[in-house]
Amino acid sequence: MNGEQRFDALIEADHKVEPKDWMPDGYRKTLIRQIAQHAHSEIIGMQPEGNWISRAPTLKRKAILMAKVQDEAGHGLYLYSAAETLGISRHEMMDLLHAGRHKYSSIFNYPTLTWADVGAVGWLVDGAAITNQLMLTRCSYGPYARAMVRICKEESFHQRQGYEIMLTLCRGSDDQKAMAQDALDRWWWPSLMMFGPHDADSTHSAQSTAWNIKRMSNDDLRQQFVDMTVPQAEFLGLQIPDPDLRWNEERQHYDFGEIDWDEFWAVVKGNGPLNRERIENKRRAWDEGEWVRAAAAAYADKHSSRSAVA
Ligand code: FAQ
Repeated sequence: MNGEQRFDALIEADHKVEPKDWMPDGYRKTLIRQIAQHAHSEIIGMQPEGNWISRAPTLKRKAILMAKVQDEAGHGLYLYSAAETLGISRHEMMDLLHAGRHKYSSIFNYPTLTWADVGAVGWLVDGAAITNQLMLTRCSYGPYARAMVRICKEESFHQRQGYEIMLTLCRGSDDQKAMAQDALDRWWWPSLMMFGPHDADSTHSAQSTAWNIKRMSNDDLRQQFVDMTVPQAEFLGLQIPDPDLRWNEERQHYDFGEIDWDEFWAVVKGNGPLNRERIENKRRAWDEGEWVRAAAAAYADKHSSRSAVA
């Protein structure tokens, strides 16, 4: 069996493809694209919540938020490592992100204006991320699928802490509940956009599904997220900002309104509310961290030459 036949057999049998296996160029490229984009999202995603660490309402909330933001950094690192097994270096991925040639999730280009936004991000953004990522634990590429298992466990905790913030606000004063409603109003539609374009407009879905990278379509995952989240909003006593949202008895799913696709594509193409600021902050942190990378590399060199002598 040659490499190509073996790859086809692995996909056909729904087994994992590992870094040393032969794989088509397109498979490697689409995985680098998706995993790098995913890793960048985790890292850029630290900014909207990091914005509230210094202003968290209590010490306990601050400690929880710091742990969550650190978890996101960890997710980025597992994902960069998974992408590196495909033959791209972390440095190259950073350069591509900083040059605007790699994407990250549209959601992180929106501002976190109030403390309730921290709750809404945990509840909705982590909720949407888990919905998508549970499917990716079954992705055909071994290192990506395995990274997803741990990430999903941590994201579940994040989602619950976000929901708990929302619940606390909704059980609080009228002003607190209004703040929670305002956060839901602003984060609902961008959260639905996280799942990507409609299936009919999705460039990569057909091929990624054939290669067992994607196991569910963008629209099916979005529907699953809406079905899961509407009852949670009802429990909070909040209104989803969609006049077309209603339960469809026949389909046994919620019908919901149309996303503003002009807004989605504007954000994806770099023209969202905070795209420039997010990349500028990221680039600055990278430049300012140069001495840390140099020191770590020097330490690693010294350490490895010592063990070579020993
Ligand atoms: N934003 O053909 P498709 C998180 C692009 S992690 C920006 O359907 P595909 C944790 C897409 O890249 C959140 N671009 O693409 C956290 C493609 O352009 P390209 C991130 C988007 O890959 C929580 C074009 O549109 N999660 O939140 C978006 O088959 C809280 C056509 O689209 C992942 O990345 C978008 N929303 O499906 C952290 C999961 N949607 O690349 C901090 C892994 C589409 O040809 C705080 N990724 N595009 O230039 C995926 O599952 C997929 O890549 C999809 C898109 C589903 C996002």
